[in-house]
Amino acid sequence: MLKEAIYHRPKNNFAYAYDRETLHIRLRTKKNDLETVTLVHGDPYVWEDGEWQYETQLMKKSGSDELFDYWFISLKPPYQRLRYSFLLEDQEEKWNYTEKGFYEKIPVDDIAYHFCFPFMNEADVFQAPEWVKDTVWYQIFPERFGNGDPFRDPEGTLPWGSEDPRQDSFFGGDFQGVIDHLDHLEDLGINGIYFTPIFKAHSNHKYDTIDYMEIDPQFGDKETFQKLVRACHERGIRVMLDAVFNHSGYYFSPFQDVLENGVKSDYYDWFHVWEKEVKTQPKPNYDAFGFVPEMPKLNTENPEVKQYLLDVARYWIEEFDIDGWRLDVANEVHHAFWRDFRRVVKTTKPEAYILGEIWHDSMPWLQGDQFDAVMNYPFTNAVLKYFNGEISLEHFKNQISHVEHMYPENVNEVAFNLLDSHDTPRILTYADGNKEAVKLMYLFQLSYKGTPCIYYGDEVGMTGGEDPGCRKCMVWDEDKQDLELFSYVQNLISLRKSQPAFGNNARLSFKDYDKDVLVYQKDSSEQSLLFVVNATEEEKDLSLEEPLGETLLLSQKANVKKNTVKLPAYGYAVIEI
Ligand code: ARE
Repeated sequence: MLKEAIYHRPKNNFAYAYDRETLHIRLRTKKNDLETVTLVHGDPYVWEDGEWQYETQLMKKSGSDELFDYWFISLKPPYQRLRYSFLLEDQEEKWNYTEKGFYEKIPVDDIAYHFCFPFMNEADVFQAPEWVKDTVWYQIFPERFGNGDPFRDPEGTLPWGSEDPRQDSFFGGDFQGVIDHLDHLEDLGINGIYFTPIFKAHSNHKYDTIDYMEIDPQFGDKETFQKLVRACHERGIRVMLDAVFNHSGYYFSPFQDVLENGVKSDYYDWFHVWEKEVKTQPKPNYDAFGFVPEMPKLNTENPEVKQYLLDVARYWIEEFDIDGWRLDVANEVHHAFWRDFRRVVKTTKPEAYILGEIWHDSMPWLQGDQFDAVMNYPFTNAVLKYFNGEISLEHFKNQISHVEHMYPENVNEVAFNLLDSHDTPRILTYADGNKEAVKLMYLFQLSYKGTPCIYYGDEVGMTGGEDPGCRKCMVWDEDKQDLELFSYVQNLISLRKSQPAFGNNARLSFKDYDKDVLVYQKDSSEQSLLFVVNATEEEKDLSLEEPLGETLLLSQKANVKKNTVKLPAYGYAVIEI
């Protein structure tokens, strides 16, 4: 037994309240090292004759990554509190793993040895809005989705799609353009839109805010925005906006005041300026997003700044009924600010969704007191690399399992699972034009837990490399759209909605039938589905343990007979079992 690999720590992804009554406990051990893990548990205050009263229950292996196995148990402590430790067994040894180390015998006369989950307070339970679990998002970069009101075009606006975007091009996208194309979105089946910033700003991407209380005039006015939100809500589509609170833009009036008056400005403390006078060149002498002089970091620790931004957060929910905030550069803003932000957002609209933009392990923000979810780029990476043939199936399964065990289950259920965004190359370009590989990425994304997001235009086969390449004008000419891909994605979304085991409410387990063919099963209380996916360039024959049902929910040139599945390159079958 490799004791050094064994890890547990309460009150994070290893022990958390799934809901008011249910406690989830996980343990990490070296991969393929232990035969069984048993949880020893009891209420800390139940004693008889000087001995702590406990029960034992076997834990299940919930998955493995490259180096570790993870063990899981779900239980309902009668008094919402628990003391516990783990009995670990391999072929030779048996140990009781406690908070204070490894013991041969369970220390029953002193519960101080055991791990402690002190109390499952309702206020501490991670709670994200229920509707998010059934949401399929669609990300819109407003400057490039549709130009519905040419009178609002900024000076120098180029004809729609006339050339590839440069860092400073404008094509005149606006809210009317979104309203005009809501049928396309409803037809696709999405029910949430994430808009990158819409407030008054200088650039085409609007991440350099000038005024957080105003809509950028190129997009419309507050009335058009109101009309847009209402039109979305009428179609059952939620609306999420981008909150760029880490930094302002260069032309934000408080920053302009500091540029003019230096240390004498009333707004000097709104930023982190290192010297009395502000310099933007050759490098900014103030904290910024990266070293971008146009994006001075806001001092969110200053109560005035904090109040201003919290008012902004409240205003757009209260006045325009938006359903969520996506938080730009969320991990560079201090935690206490986000706690206050959550309080304001949730008191204004308890059902609002708070999504942080963090590309890394985000556990510190997902404890229930800050965000509901983060943009799940570790998921993105694993999916892209596997279906593009860059990593082995084993590596892929390890990575997905690793991402799952990074967070509590209730966090995973609302994770924002994207394949690409305005910050990355588009999937079809990433896959070097291999549409069949892209289809498999969608199949996996849309049959996986969490809340998937489609980047505008991907569904009709748009291409584009790194920013700004990935921000081309939406293609509306049907002759230039890949309508077959559109129907494919549309069908997956509809299966996600109609089949109980396809989407969020089902458990996914990987099967090890073949070293190259991806097989995973999804089980809900009503249905079990087997996904057999050949992401290779060769034809594959697969024999499974059990005879398969006849119901093929979806397939691409698959030949399914009794317990065999024959798949061409990039073929797949989804079988009801
Ligand atoms: C522009 C140019 C770029 C140029 C850059 C620097 O387009 O080609 O490199 O300027 O001068 C916005 C615009 C961008 C713009 C940028 C700066 O959308 O077009 O770039 O402003 O003016 C990290 C951050 C993450 C951030 C990404 C981009 O952690 O928060 O970098 N994403 C948000 C938005 C962006 C936005 C900003 C932040 C700024 O989504 O659209 O950019 O408001 C690794 C790291 C991550 C890193 C990621 C991507 O995985 O671990 O931390 O994310 O790569 O680089």
